[in-house]
Amino acid sequence: MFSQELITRLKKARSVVVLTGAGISAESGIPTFRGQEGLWKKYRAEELANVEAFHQNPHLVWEWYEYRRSIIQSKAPNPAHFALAHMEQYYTDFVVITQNVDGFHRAAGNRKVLEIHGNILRSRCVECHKIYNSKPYIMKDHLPQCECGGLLRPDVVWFGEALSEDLLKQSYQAAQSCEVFFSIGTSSIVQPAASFPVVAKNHGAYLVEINVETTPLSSIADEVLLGKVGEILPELVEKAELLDK
Ligand code: BV8
Ligand code: ZN
Repeated sequence: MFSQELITRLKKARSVVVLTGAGISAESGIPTFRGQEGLWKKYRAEELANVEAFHQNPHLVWEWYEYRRSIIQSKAPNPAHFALAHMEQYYTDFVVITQNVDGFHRAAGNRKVLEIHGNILRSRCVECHKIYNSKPYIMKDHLPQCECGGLLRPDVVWFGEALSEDLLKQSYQAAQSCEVFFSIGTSSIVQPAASFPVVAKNHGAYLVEINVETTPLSSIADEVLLGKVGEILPELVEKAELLDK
């Protein structure tokens, strides 16, 4: 399944970076965005995960996020997440850049996690930007409100919104200086996330893709491991003996 080249590089590497997408949480039972079982058949993520949709119909957008929150709160990280937690222990320099908003990487034990699209369990006031991690806010005609009276929104990055400058900088720095870069469970469509593996490759990293199908990134990857990440990653960690040093 994996080349000797990959095993050798992994054992020698000082710095490893992983970009994850919805595919790493699929085996936890969290629906992906663009797969067959697509998050919400009627709507595409791009139609709901944007500011206009929220202003036009905050109830519908909140309904979608509450629905996703309830799924996430009933599920748990899977062996793929735990394999990444092992890798963080093993390497001096290990970063997970995630497009996922489910918080499962931290729940599995990773500390250096860049949640570049935010976190669905947090809410933010559109007026004063106060962050709410749980439910002390007021509900007014079924919409969550800040104590200042402002409307709350999920604390995630919507289409057309800029990502945090600081997280972008950290992501590019990590991609530019790692020896091995994994792109796991992402359709490699959404920007700027899809550019991180390309930056890594251009800076000499060994680029590995793990996905159940090929993506636009596959043609430039040094190695494409086709299959379920919940099976591949734990096996790779074991084969390359990337368990705690
Ligand atoms: C920005 C958060 C600018 C909320 C999300 C044209 C060209 C290039 C770019 C653009 C363009 N038009 C518009 C853009 C920009 C746009 C974009 O990229 N659009 C795409 C659709 C073309 N990007 C943006 O708008 C970004 N912002 O550019 O701002 C700017 C700059 C300055 C000032 C102002 C503005 C913001 C992007 C972030 C959007 N927010 N989500 C939420 O989650 O609700 S994106 C959303 O898609 C999720 O975060 C998700 O993570 C992300 C990516 O999807 P994937 O994670 O890849 O999931 P997907 O379902 O697609 O794929 C799953 C994969 O897993 C599949 O490949 C499948 O095969 C695989 N898989 C399944 N099971 C398994 C598996 N693999 C392994 N094992 C398994 N078991
Ligand atoms: Zn407020």
